[in-house]
Amino acid sequence: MSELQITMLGPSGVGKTTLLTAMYEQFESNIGSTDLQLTPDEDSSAILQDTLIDLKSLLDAFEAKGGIQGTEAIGGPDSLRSFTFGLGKKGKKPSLTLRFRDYPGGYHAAKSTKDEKEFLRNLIVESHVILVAIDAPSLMEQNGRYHERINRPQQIKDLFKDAYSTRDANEPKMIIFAPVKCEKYLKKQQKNILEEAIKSGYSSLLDHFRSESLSSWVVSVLTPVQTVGNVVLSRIEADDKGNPHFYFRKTRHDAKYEPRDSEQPLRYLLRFLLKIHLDSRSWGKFNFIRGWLGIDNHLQKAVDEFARGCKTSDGFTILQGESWLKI
Ligand SMILES: Nc1nc2c(ncn2[C@@H]2O[C@H](COP(=O)(O)OP(=O)(O)OP(=O)(O)O)[C@@H](O)[C@H]2O)c(=O)[nH]1
Ligand SMILES: [Mg+2]
Repeated sequence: MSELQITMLGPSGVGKTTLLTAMYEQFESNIGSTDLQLTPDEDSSAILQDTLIDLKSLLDAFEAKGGIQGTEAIGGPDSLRSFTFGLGKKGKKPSLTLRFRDYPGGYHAAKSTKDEKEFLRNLIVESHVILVAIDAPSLMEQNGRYHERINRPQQIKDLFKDAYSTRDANEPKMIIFAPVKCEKYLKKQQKNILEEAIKSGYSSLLDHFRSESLSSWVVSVLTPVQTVGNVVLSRIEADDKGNPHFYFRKTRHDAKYEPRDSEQPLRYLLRFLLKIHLDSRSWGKFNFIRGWLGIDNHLQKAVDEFARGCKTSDGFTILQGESWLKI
């Protein structure tokens, strides 16, 4: 079966695993009448269920930190499992595998081992799609005071720069910037503030994507996701070492886990695949997509329908490579 590799990228505690969980949990409820189905393999399903139970039992007030259960890899990077989902038509055997790679954000720390650094680089080289999870409060509060420390944009830029210096020049890549914990910044009057903050907080990386060697191959989008929903940032406290602690509280005592827009990254991803399918050029490693959608018109129609639900306002926007998403 054809397989697409997707990396959840970001330092510890930004929200990679929560985002993956919300994408998985919300897919069913958001596909509406579309004839698509996403089926996790048994192990992935069990692990994501555990994360989901944690998310649903968040207290009225809680601190967001290094993973609800920080992702662990006791046996080193090689022991990390991936999360695989079969994608296909409802009630039929899946015809495409989406393989998500999640890892402990500690791999971004200065003290990470050589193996861990190498692992991260390889993930970026090998993935067709990369989701950059962004801790929105660090970027937005106190003039972005904690952005560098928590989101490590400069290091992320260096990682991309290094990984893409040797990439197959004929292979498009999709980078999805997904700010999370952003409930507070999506209010009407703040609409563009988050977008502007992302553009300036990641300007060095975005400039790199616009450089001559990458500008025609990199497509990047911005999809703010509320991976928990019904919670708001209540306060930030810095400890003795100057490390910030972010505290959230529920909007109401009985407020439920209610992620919003968490299927949007998948919509953009499928829109990208559909475009690659419809275009007639040869796309190197991506050519398998043509095979995937080519055999089944109904599937192509279902993907098309789902992809047309990409939001393009209220903080959602295409940052680069719009032509890769015209369907
Ligand atoms: N309020 C709010 N909290 C969130 C959101 N997304 C994640 N969190 C909280 O942020 C914390 C860290 O989330 P994780 O998904 O475990 O972070 P991670 O990037 O996987 O961390 P590592 O596994 O350590 O690399 C948890 O306490 C979550 O409950 C969100 O959208 N809103
Ligand atoms: Mg994690």
